[in-house]
Amino acid sequence: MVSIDRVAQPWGTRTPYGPGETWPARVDTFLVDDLDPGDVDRWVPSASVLHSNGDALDIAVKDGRMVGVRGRAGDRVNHGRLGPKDLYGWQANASPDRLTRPLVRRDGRLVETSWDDAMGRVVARTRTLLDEQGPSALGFYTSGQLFLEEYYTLALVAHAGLRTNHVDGNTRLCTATAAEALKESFGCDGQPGSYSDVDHADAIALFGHNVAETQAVLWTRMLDRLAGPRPPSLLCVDPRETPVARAATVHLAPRPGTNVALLNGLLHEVLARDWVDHDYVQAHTVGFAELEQQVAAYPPDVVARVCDVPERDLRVAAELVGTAERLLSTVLQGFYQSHQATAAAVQVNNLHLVRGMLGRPGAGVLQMNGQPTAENTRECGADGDLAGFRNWANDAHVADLAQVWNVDPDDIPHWSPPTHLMQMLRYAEQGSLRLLWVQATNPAVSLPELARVRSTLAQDRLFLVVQDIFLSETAELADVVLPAAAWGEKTGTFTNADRTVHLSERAVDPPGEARPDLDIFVDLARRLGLRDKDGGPLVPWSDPEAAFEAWKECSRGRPCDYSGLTYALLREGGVQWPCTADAPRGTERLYADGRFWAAPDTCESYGRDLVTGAPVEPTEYRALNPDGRAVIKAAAYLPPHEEPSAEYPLLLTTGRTLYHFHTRTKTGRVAQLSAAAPDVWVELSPDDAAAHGLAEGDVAALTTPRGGIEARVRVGGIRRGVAFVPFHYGSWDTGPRPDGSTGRAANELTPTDWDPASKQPLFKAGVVAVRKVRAGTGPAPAPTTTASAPRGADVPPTVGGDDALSDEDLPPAHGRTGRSAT
Ligand SMILES: Nc1nc2c(c(=O)[nH]1)N[C@H]1C(S)=C(S)[C@@H](COP(=O)(O)OP(=O)(O)OC[C@H]3O[C@@H](n4cnc5c(=O)[nH]c(N)nc54)[C@H](O)[C@@H]3O)O[C@H]1N2
Ligand SMILES: Nc1nc2c(c(=O)[nH]1)N[C@H]1C(S)=C(S)[C@@H](COP(=O)(O)OP(=O)(O)OC[C@H]3O[C@@H](n4cnc5c(=O)[nH]c(N)nc54)[C@H](O)[C@@H]3O)O[C@H]1N2
Ligand SMILES: [Mo]
Repeated sequence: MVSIDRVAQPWGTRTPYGPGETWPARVDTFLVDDLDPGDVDRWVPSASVLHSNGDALDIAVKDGRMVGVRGRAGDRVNHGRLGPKDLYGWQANASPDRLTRPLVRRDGRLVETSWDDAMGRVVARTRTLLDEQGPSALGFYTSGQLFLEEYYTLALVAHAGLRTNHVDGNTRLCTATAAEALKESFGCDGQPGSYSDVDHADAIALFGHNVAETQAVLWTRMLDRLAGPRPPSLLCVDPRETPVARAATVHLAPRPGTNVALLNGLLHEVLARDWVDHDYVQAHTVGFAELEQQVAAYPPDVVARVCDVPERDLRVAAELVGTAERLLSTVLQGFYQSHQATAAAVQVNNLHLVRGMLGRPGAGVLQMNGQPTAENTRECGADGDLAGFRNWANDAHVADLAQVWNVDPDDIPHWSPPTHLMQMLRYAEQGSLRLLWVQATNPAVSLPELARVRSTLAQDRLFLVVQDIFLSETAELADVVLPAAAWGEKTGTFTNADRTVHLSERAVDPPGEARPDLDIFVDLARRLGLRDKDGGPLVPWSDPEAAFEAWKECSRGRPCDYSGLTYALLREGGVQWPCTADAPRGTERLYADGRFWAAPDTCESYGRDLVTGAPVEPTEYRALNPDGRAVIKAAAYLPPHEEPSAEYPLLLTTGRTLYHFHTRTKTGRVAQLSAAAPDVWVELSPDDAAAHGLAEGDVAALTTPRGGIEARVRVGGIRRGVAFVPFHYGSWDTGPRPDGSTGRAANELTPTDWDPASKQPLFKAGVVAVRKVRAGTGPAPAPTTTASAPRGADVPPTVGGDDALSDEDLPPAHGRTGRSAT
């Protein structure tokens, strides 16, 4: 057992291992008040909710309160490890400022009230709007952070009960492109790869994915491979010098917004050098000829110029992915939040298809999720799609779902694609959408162009319901605020980025009158008197396990088949779907047999035009892909919508830091995490900082055509011509700036614009001007342990001190092959 500061050492101690070996277990524990594991009353199984990795953990309970967490050694995902947010983040649950009673707006102010009064108002407004205007007056904006049982109930209530097509999740900002790219290539959503591919890969390529900071434990697995015998080679594609870039064999730092050109360049080389698995392409795909034609226009010298990367590095990168025998690729927001998001993500799928790198140990694609439960939002259709990856444009799929729900097919909206969030906001702005119910998301900080978002949400004619655990910036604008129980205070399941389902059980009681989100949806259905077609209750369940059993039936025979899972099985540890009678312990990799969910009658989607986003017609799809093969969809590079000018000379990109989660409603309330990154900053390259007369710690004003913020300057390892701002910092703990400037939220700066196919907003695009406001009084409040590590200046290292000491239980034969885990 060793005790280390996991703020200072985010990834902990190495336990090296070689290809094909089992990743050694290392059990990480953090307990408050110097407690010993022996002092703990109960350990309650769960998994982490501050990212998509699904690190299995037990919540320590003593005297009815949470006192710590411990990783689960036997779980397939983390083999006992926890990341910094896992170790410390749970403490937010016990914050004194949790919402404990419903609030309603009276005379302009939010005041406490009873559940009856709050729900009564919501139900009354819903009824009035349905009578006056019909279902299109109602919109639901949900999350990637509730539980499966909650999404499934919401999807049923909203789609079949209220019959609105305006249902989306913040997954639109997060994994809409992952879902769309999988549909485009394989006919259906569903992650092909598995985390265990890290154990086997001889090359790992990370595309716009700072895994070290955003799935810290997955990075630990990669670091342990890198430290072991016969390590994989590593390709990093990111404009910043992230921890991944520092460990990489090749780091390509492209100009933001040029991902399609870069991938076309890599594919050009793969084809030109004939690193192609022709048998695989022949047997399992359509569209290869079109790709050949398309990428012919992207020789390395051309691509090197467009992306502004060295031509030599590009060739080395192509060889790395082209000659690997077991290639694992991951893709995330550097691709998804960009103007050609789906087109770029699909090119990574194409790379795997032409190389036959799918469905074998070490050969896989992870089109990553971000949020802990985003996968479930998609599966359950709380992102607007139909539950169970059914195809809204296929009447047979709609009829099948109608049978599961015992409603008429016409009761389920399917006459047009589901309304995406940015369109819902437009309807609210224009006044046709009159009730917006927001759960577990904080759009007043996380959506682009915040000035516009605030004015839309604050309108009198919009009835805004916010269901949260804290009085967020969004809740402050609401007409009704509903206090929810948090993770650890309610039971439910959720699925991580590699299809691993975990059960998270109630460890402690929610504070005050806060209620599980599931109870709130069930209550809504009861109060509205929603019925199925035989007059029975539309939502016949009221507890999580019964909701899960209902979902199992809805998913039966679908790609995301949960029919073989039970809460009892999940208590033993995570299981990957599909889990069926034939695969009772789950399924490690999809498409092992080269068969896809892409046949015209079975596919979830016929695809979209990658440039216009127009849905492909069923007849067109049938002609293109009658046998249901994987689709190789080529795309031309299109320049970003905004290019630097004299007025706005830099490109702006935004994203995350290791220690914070999103809008910091949780991590901002946790001492260890908050102190590691207490305020906003802007990262500039040494050249750009010098050109603007800026040094480490100086205060800069950032302006874009949308708005402005102030931030302290971190001179760091970002490529020239680009500024990076973390998007975590809203206003709740500082209020407006004394000088009247608009604040510090990155999204004051970002544009209202989205990828045509996935409709995912462009948080990593646009231009910005930077100007010095005043000299600094010390270094920027940015961590030194991460992508924001300083260049040159004398900045004290980020540490957590005694309060951040965590225990590591290391394998006995540490340093050699450890004890086996699963
Ligand atoms: N610590 C932490 N972890 C988290 C979260 C969190 O808030 N904090 N949130 C979770 C969620 S919901 C998500 S979605 C994931 C996101 O996880 P990531 O996608 O890994 O995180 P980001 O920081 O948004 O973006 C990743 C990288 O994209 C790079 N990038 C920017 N523009 C471009 C470009 O044009 N091309 C390329 N190739 N790269 C570019 C950025 O430099 C950045 O390092 O993280 C999850 N995990
Ligand atoms: N500029 C910029 N903007 C971005 C991004 C970026 O990279 N750059 N990334 C985007 C991405 S990928 C994402 S995922 C979004 C995230 O953006 P948001 O979803 O807005 O961020 P969170 O802070 O996670 O908000 C979740 C809310 O749910 C509440 N909550 C937590 N648990 C529960 C629960 O059990 N029940 C209920 N009812 N409420 C709960 C929290 O208190 C919090 O207010 O941000 C997006 N915005
Ligand atoms: Mo996300």
